[in-house]
Amino acid sequence: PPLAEGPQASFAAQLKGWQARIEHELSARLPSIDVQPSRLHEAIRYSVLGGGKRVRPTLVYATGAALGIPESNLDAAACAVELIHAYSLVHDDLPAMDNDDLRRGRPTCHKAFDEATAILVGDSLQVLAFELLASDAGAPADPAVRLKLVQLLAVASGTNGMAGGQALDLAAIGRKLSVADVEEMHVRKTGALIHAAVMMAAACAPHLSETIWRALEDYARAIGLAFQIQDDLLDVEGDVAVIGKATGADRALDKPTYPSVAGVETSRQRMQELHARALAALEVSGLQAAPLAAMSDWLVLRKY
Ligand code: GRG
Repeated sequence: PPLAEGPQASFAAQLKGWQARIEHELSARLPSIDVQPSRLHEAIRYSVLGGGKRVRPTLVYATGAALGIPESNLDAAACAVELIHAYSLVHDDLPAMDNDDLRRGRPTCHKAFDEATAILVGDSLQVLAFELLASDAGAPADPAVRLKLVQLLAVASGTNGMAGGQALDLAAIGRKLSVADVEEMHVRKTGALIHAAVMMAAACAPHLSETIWRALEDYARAIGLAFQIQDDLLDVEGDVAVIGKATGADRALDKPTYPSVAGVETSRQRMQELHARALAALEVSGLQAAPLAAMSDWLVLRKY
């Protein structure tokens, strides 16, 4: 059917709605530039707003849709996970890490402002994420649920998750890794936060069965790794299109990626296998699979 009438069109509209919602919810929770220190607040707003696919918060809303949770109960979790992501990008771009000049087609935070400000932006965003989970009105009222949200996001952000994955990534520069090593790095660096996005929404559902919780864990693990493999593959295609990346990311060029270790064809197969595994995990009763299946199509196959 023409795109405007098929299920893809309705998902695309739903996705746009979630992206607009998160933009608004984030903006409302970020400090105002009319309040001191206004330069830090300006840098915070610059780094969070106006760009990005909003993958992690849309996953929070999509999981909520699969479980019948009102969006107004998910806003704090959706904002918190995006704030952690935004902080990680600001710090990752610093000269001590990837040394990037451009992010989302604009100067990186430390280029538009300065390095000290970029460090403080990351620090501020990270703690704001946890402040929202503790005290924002857009989270379930039950303190036990809030505590679970804090725990899920903290574990995903720490040494067993994103920060640990980043350390493995930095340690791998110029070294040869096995496919298993690259998977471990990807699972922590990118997969952990994607996993947290899904499981934080699940934690907001009252009386969720163990079976659905496990199914969502399987789904989230599969798409987290598949998303990063796809990102690596898109990078290879980008590098072929633009010989030599003129982004200033000198260190990134030496980093092992899934295709550089496993080859492009094996990477594509692994990604498809993970996509199929994600869809299979959704076949459990009590879960409305459609929004999450469409999310995997978007994130992994980049269909939308
Ligand atoms: C600094 C503790 C610390 C961690 C940094 C996330 C990360 C770890 C580094 C960013 C560099 C990178 C390419 C990471 C892989 C994850 C990834 C694909 C990030 C980009 O995420 P998207 O595609 O970005 O969701 P947008 O711009 O759409 O938000």
